[in-house]
Amino acid sequence: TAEQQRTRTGLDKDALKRAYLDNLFYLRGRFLEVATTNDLYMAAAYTVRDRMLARWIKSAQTYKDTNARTVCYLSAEFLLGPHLLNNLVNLGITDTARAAGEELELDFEAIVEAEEEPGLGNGGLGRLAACYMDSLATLQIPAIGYGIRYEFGIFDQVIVDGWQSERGDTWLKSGNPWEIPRPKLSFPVGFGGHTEQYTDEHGALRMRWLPSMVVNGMAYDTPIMGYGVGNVNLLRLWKSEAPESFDFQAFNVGDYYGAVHAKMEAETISKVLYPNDEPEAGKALRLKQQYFFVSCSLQDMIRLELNNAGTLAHFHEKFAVQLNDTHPSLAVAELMRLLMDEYLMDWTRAWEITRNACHFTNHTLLPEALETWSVHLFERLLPRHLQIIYEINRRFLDEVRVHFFADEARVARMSIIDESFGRRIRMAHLAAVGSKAVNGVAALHTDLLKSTVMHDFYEMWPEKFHNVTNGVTPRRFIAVSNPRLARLITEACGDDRWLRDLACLKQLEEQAEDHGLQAQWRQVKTAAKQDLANWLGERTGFTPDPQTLFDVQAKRIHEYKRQHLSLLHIVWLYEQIKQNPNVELTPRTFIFGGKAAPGYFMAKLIIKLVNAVGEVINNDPQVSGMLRVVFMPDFNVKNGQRLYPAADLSEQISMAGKEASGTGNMKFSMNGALTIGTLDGANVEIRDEVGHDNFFLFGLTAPEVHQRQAEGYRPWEVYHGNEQLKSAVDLIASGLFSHGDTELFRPLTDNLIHSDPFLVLADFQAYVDCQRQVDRAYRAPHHWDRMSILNTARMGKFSSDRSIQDYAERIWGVAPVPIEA
Ligand code: 26Q
Repeated sequence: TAEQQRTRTGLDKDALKRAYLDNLFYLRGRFLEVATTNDLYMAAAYTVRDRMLARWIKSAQTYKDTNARTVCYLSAEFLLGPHLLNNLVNLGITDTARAAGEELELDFEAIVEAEEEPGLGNGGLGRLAACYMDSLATLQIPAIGYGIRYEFGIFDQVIVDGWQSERGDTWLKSGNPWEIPRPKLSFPVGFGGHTEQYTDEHGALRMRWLPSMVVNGMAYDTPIMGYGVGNVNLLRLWKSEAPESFDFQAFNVGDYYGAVHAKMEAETISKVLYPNDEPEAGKALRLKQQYFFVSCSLQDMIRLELNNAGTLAHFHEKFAVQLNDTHPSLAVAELMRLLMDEYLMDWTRAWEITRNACHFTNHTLLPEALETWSVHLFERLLPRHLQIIYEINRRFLDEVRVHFFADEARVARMSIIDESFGRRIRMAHLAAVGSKAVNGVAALHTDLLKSTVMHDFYEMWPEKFHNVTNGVTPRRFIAVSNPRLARLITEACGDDRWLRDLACLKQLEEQAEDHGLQAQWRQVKTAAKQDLANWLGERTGFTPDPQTLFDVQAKRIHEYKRQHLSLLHIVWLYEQIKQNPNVELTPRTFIFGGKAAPGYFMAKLIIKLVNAVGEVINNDPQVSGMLRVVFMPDFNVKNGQRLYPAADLSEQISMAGKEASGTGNMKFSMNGALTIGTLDGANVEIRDEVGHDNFFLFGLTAPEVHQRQAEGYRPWEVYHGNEQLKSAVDLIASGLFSHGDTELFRPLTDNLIHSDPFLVLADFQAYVDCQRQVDRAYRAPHHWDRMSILNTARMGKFSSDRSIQDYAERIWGVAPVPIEA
């Protein structure tokens, strides 16, 4: 009935209340009086989900009818963060829901807090995929995100005695109300076995692959709601299962344990997310994961296209496949295999389709992070794909030889097969050869890509290379995480258009000197700092003082990101205060957050050092009014949302040339933090946008880094040539922070003095000098507030809406298909 329909999907307060109680009763079997927090959360989630479903169906139907080109974003990671509040914001019913909750005497904040976030990613790359899903829906572009439904996402981090300890992430334990399992929607994926040639009924020679093992990929669908529109897109994640035909009687008769083992092996594929920066990342299981989700996703696209068009001749016109780094780059070989072996297309047509369907984003220049797989492993796991890759390579290298006459050194450099130490497949080369477009993620990164790791490819196909600077969604990273700031911006701008067109924030510029706005701006910041302080107090036992400058570095722990540069500065400050207790300093709280890969020893030692330095400094009454250090455990999307609003200063201090883009830099700056940073990644563009006077720049540039290393960098000379630097390093080595243990931090200090691959020592003095300017600037509040307002006002470029607009126009050639809200 219409009445039921309203209960089920109405957006007014009474409909929400009725629907909520209804869901609580019929889906959880509870009354308000006896419901647990999880029941209350689940009922809220279902109430919100119900409000997206009709739009979801309508979106799918309209997309199908209009026959529009669909973006298929292939990513091994989607770091979505909590759904509930984000979906409320995108539906535009946060206030109504809050009011409904109040009338039911529910604790709205506690219910939102109860959500366990799906941590299906490591960091930047996975979070970028999630921001892009939000923007695709908001820009009304038909899109499907394809990935893996890991049972265990990124580990939870706890700090034990100052060390990182990992806990399994059991995000599914109380159920996931946002996903809809599709048991009927599953595809077989083969592994191992061998290939054989045969003659088809037309007398043509063909190949078939007889895998030794087959698993099924089952679809789990999550709706992705656009902001203020009716469009709801699809995130389809694959879970691996033993095939239907597999049952304990029919299969493997007489070998019960063998059968159980085979079932377990199938289910292992989507079991756990691999951390990056793992020395042991070259595992067969990781390759299986990649092939598994790529194959399911392509089979799904083919099914959709055959349902619709009845032929695959126009596959590439219907789908723009985006490869998020090399992790899904097997798509190039798998699409070729499916078209040729399963759908009997000839090579030329299949290659034409593949090359026009695929596009590749590179996210790293770090040589150790460029993915390669041994030919051996391929032979064992994916023998048919190896043949196809050889043939792609053979034809490609012929082209290279035509293009660059008699240049065999170049042929060897460009080959998809690296013959230098053991034969390995270079996945970035496969992706580049098989794609219509290759892009970097920030202007500097794209320039370096073209001039270094992909230089030969750039020379051969200059028109293939693009830059698309990353962006982040202002819905989650302003409206959801910083509602006070969102309200103030809306008030100052006169409306909330900025949430769909972030360039509108420019209007704030003219009020940047307005003391009225500045006062409110400061209040908003202080309130966020108080919130964070309270939260940290509960978690770590230490409550920072919101009157101090909050200096935040939150990102994965990695030497190239140089958390230890900040630590050297802190130790240096500590010595300054000890030597002269009356030194003029702005009181600061240094806040660190970030996970270290479980097998990355140096990163874990850096975490230990943060906590060790914090323990000494925070307990030294002589400095405690001036200087505090705190490590926020378990930095993830949810905790990031507490951090970005509360930061005064954002640390973006990677060695120039190493951070492809960075996206945390954008989240901080949007929330009015000033940046201290190097000319690396998107920092360069952020500084150009916010104005050079409103950004604290220091350090060597990428060309200077290159030159310094080419001349032979000798860190021990820097160390011996700078007394204050030496004294800071020595203090760490002295055992002061390790209860007298002079060995604990030696791997770190020795590495800095004798090797220092990321030029921490070379940039130390410039960093300290720059921090002195920060100090002074913070003591001029109006000046600081003005800079802070200007940072937010000028962040329009870094909305992921702008990034997606760029991809849509310049790379995918896709247009919006509007669905009414
Ligand atoms: C690869 C093989 C085996 C196991 C793990 C991996 C793996 C997994 C994740 C390798 C890399 C990643 C993630 C990389 C990443 O997050 N890169 C970041 O991407 C951001 C979005 O473009 C950039 O802003 C960052 O600069 C970049 O570091």
